[in-house]
Amino acid sequence: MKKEVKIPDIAENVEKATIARILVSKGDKVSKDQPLVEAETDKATTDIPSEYEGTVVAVKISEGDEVGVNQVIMVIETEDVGEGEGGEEKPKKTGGRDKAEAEDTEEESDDEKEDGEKAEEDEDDDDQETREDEGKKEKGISAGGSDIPAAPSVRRLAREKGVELGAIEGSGPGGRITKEDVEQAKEGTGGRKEKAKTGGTQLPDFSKWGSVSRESMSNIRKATARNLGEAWNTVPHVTQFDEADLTHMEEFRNRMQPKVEKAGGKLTVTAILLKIAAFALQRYPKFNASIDMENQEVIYKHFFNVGIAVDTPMGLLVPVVREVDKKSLTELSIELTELAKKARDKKLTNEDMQGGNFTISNLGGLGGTAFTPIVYSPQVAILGVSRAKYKQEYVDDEFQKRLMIPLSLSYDHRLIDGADGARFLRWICDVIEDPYAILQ
Ligand code: CAO
Repeated sequence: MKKEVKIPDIAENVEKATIARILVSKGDKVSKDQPLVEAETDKATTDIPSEYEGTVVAVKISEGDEVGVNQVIMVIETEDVGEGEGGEEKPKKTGGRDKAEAEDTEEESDDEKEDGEKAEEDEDDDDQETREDEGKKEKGISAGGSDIPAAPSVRRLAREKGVELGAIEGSGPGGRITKEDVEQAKEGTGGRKEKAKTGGTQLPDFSKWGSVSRESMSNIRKATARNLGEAWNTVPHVTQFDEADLTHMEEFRNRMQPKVEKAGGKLTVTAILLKIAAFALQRYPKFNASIDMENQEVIYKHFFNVGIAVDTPMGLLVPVVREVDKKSLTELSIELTELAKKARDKKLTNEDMQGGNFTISNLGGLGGTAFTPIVYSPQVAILGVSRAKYKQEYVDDEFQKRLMIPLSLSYDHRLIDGADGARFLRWICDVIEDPYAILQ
């Protein structure tokens, strides 16, 4: 019996995904729950598992295709017999197949043809019917999706050449993008009407000065560019810098490390800062809030979820540690180790990255003396951490060798005043230097 495999409801508010990898081929035997494809959403890569055991008889998508919820991606032939067929053996496909099955197969071969002959026809033949057909496919978030007017064969060519269709203005009727447009975009030669823009600025033709190539942005890059661009444009940022003496905290970290490692975690600077941040957010509620400009209100959150910026080969991801205030340092260390691994293994779900009230971005493992992180709006503040270094510090009337850690706090100046920012960051520094400061 033929079963269609559809894109499931991946996560709330996620309607589209890109097929990052197809893990099986036509003719493969698959088991129930076996991952069939890797689909990349705005922020995570998710395996789409098989709901059935059987043989893959049709693969209806290609890598790089944009797909929508409920879109059929594969057809699997299962061993089950159809309803009403009792225990009778199913007729062989080549033999006396029934009408429904015949239609099914016809439909399938049409689909398989779609990217080939039909696509060519689409491109060359601009009759009304073809355009209507394509329109329907677009609405259903078809392979290659979006509302960019281009035939499937053109989309495939663009994928192969690494050309982004959105950056091309089509020269065909009604602005349709043709194969020539894609070829010219790839070569960077004249003749095409490029509309590549960055933040509303027309890009020059870089190929005038040397060889260039183009690459489509991954969904993660698109989401990062969109979110950070929006935050930069809407949040009036101020960054406050300070420095804390980490010497005692490092002694504590080294002393506690074996115990935490035994429990399966790694006690890092980030894990300790996570805990300190939760105390700071409790003490300074504005930093745990969001602004509702539409209703002219401030939303105070009475839970303490903190996001951690994680550098992964796919780009920046920000998983959220929930209820940081209720967890011990050992629990936080284990969770952070797991979340960072999950992020790097592309296993984070959208849920893992939602609900944060504040973010920590630690670039100290890589280096740097200071940086200005961008507020992860609608949050209102983010803590940047740079590399701790030994320095000569004037302590108790003498210069001493101390391990100093530079911190930067970017905040939304619509809600947080400069003095608030300075107080908040100084309080964090005080607690790093002397944890008894929490009791003040
Ligand atoms: N100063 C000096 N050394 C530091 C440090 C700091 N601020 N932070 C970390 N280190 C050291 C650690 O001590 C560790 O050293 P050892 O291997 O000798 O123990 C090493 O750097 C690596 O740290 P880590 O990665 O194991 O642990 P972490 O908790 O410090 O960091 C994480 C975890 C997920 C924050 C980090 O791996 C990461 O991805 N950082 C990048 C974040 C990022 O991309 N931010 C930018 C966002 S905005 O574009």
